[in-house]
Amino acid sequence: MNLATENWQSIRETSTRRIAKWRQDFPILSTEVNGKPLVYLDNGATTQKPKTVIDAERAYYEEYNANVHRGVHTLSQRATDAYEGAREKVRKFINAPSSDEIIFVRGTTEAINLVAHAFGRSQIGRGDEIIVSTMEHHSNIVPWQMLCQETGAILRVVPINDAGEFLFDEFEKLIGPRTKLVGIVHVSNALGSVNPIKRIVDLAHSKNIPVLVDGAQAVAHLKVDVRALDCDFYAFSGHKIFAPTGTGVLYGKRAILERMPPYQGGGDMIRSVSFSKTEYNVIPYKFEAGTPNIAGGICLGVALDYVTSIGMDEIASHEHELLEYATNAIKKIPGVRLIGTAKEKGGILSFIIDGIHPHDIGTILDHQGVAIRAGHHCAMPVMERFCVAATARASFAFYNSFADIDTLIDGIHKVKEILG
Ligand code: 7TS
Repeated sequence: MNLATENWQSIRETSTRRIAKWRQDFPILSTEVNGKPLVYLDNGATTQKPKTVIDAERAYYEEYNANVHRGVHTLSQRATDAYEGAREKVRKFINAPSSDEIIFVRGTTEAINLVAHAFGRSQIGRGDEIIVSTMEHHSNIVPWQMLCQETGAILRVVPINDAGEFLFDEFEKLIGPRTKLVGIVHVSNALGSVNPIKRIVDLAHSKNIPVLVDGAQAVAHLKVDVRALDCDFYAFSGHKIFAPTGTGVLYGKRAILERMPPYQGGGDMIRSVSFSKTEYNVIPYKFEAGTPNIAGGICLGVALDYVTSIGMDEIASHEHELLEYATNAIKKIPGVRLIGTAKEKGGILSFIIDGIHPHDIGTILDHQGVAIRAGHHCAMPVMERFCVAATARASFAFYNSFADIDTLIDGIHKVKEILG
């Protein structure tokens, strides 16, 4: 089925030429699934890896595998230089003032747990309040609930409207003298809504409240500048930005990180240890106990080089075109309801079809070679807000094409034919 109008036709031709070379960098994109060419639309769950990243992982193990920060030998020096070089690449990518403010973690989940433990348990007590929003991923809800349970602090929740937009006025009303932290997702994984982070930060800072941003669904899709946002913490996962799983970043402002106690104890996070007195290392190492994912960290740097070579503005504009095209097409299908229609949206299309379970949608699409996610997307409060148990979700990356969207739309018609 061809949904392109004349207008779309010219955008589409330019775009197809533009992404053809990017797609060649991802070996998996030319594989088949169930006898059909793979159409990968589950980038919200994890992104595919370019050959440069895969080669860098292999090169590390074949050429200079060694532990970091401890060996005088050549390989250890090389591994340390590459690992610390990656930290500097992350700094530059998000425009952080210093690489000391870049903490390597396992992913967004660990980054938020780190803040909940180290900041939360030292600065938040009984009766204090933490503000999150209805559209948070569980990883920006549960660590705070655990903290509240332990300390007697209270979790406050900013509601969202029917389009899935953050209600700023309600946020303003929730901020009070006991608010100790605001934790907000940059781009919602279940709805695609892009939140007004700078406005949120400005208001919170006017009352001296720090802000943590969950950037898991943002970094690979729009330009993130932590200095411009002025947020106190920014968390993201490497695997959602074309790097290996088990990698991620917590950015934190120096002053706040230096005041925080360590998260885990062990090697690397100390300056000296004795049974009478242990001194902790400086930031960021104070928060990086034990041998890290060295190859993963190095590859995160390589992935950031890769997206930088394309350009985040280029990526954002391509994904925006895909979203508009897909939204127009899906809206024309009778019985399909979009969940998440915010004015500011990233490349995420969550939907339901009357009378058909999202898992069945996912299964039938899979038979067509189309990978999407079906479920609650670890955002059960969002499902509750929209009175649905689950949604089907297509989530885009820069390597997705207009043809991918056509295959998705054809697949949805097939789902309706079979189960409707
Ligand atoms: N925050 C958001 C907004 C997310 O989308 C996710 C993962 C996380 C945090 C947790 O990231 P992790 O890398 O630590 O697991 N989101 C999804 C998703 O939408 N489908 O699978 C994982």
